[in-house]
Amino acid sequence: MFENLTNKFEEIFSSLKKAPSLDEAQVDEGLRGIRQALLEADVSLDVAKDFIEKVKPKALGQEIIRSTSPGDMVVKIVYDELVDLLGATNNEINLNAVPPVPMMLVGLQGSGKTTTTAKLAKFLENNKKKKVMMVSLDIYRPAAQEQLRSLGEQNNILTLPIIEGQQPADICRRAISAANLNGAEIILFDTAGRTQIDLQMMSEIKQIEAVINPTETFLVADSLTGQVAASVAKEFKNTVNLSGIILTRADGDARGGAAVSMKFVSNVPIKFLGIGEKIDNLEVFHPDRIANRILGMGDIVSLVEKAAKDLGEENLKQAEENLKKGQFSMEDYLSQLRQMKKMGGI
Ligand SMILES: Nc1nc2c(ncn2[C@@H]2O[C@H](COP(=O)(O)OP(=O)(O)OP(=O)(O)O)[C@@H](O)[C@H]2O)c(=O)[nH]1
Ligand SMILES: [Mg+2]
Repeated sequence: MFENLTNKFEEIFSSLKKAPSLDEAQVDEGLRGIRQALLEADVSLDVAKDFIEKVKPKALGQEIIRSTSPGDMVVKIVYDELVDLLGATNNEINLNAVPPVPMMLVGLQGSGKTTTTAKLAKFLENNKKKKVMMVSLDIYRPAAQEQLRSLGEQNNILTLPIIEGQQPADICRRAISAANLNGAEIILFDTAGRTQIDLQMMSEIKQIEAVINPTETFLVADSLTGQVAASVAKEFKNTVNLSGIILTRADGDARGGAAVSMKFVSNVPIKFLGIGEKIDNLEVFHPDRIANRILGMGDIVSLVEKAAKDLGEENLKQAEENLKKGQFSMEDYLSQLRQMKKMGGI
């Protein structure tokens, strides 16, 4: 997954890390490499530019912490920005509604909606201990409803019995009363594939959304389509209230452009990654872990974090001693204020 990016970053960092000190030209060269790597990963130009603009002043103005090298500090700065770009924190799945909690999956044809519906159902049953019912609203593709029914049967997940010829809005209403009857706590609605330019199909999901009022509307997008996936998300968001992205086929994606661009371009967070065809090939998306995987620099990141923490403790100890001795100076006061600022708002 995303190995092209990882290889490129490794190359760039290995030359930065070797340097005993870094001047502006060296940092610039490193940043040029990073920009190139992002573009080759099919990250959009805007994203790459913005990323470099954020990293550069930090990399140049960095206060080098004793016991770390300037190269390590740059790695840490890039890591922090990448975590931020990927969405900062994981967004927990929203189960906040009176059961049966409705959720729906939308997306382009063949993006992986039906498979992902079953994976998500299994995830919610195993990890959240919820009884789930799956419902197909794809009345257009022959055998689409049967595909979901059969996935349900294979994996022991409840599905709504199929009634031929019923329209999506009516299926939704029937699903809600069926879930109430059989005690399902979550209903997952799988929808037909559609494109953002098919106005009739787009107005259909709007109608479905109004009937079920979902807590989560996931766009299922194919990781292999790179920055196109991010722009598709942006456009779907104009029609429905997208709450998260599930990026499928990440297992086969060496580039990673969709994962990196998604949040920036669409302002919708990635919540899950599809990492294979099997029922349990669904992974919660943790920006920090993915950034670590992409940069392959977990050791250095924790080293710098530890050095920063040690330094903070050292300063604090010194200030305490000075305070005891009645020598708490303006310098100490300033250092304490800086330390507090680093910890973020209080
Ligand atoms: N390798 C890999 N394959 C996946 C993943 N997710 C889905 N697929 C495969 O993608 C193909 C299409 O999946 P579907 O779930 O049928 O896609 P869909 O979006 O429901 O398709 P339509 O209903 O026709 O629009 C299947 O062969 C899946 O096994 C994934 O994360 N990794
Ligand atoms: Mg389908």
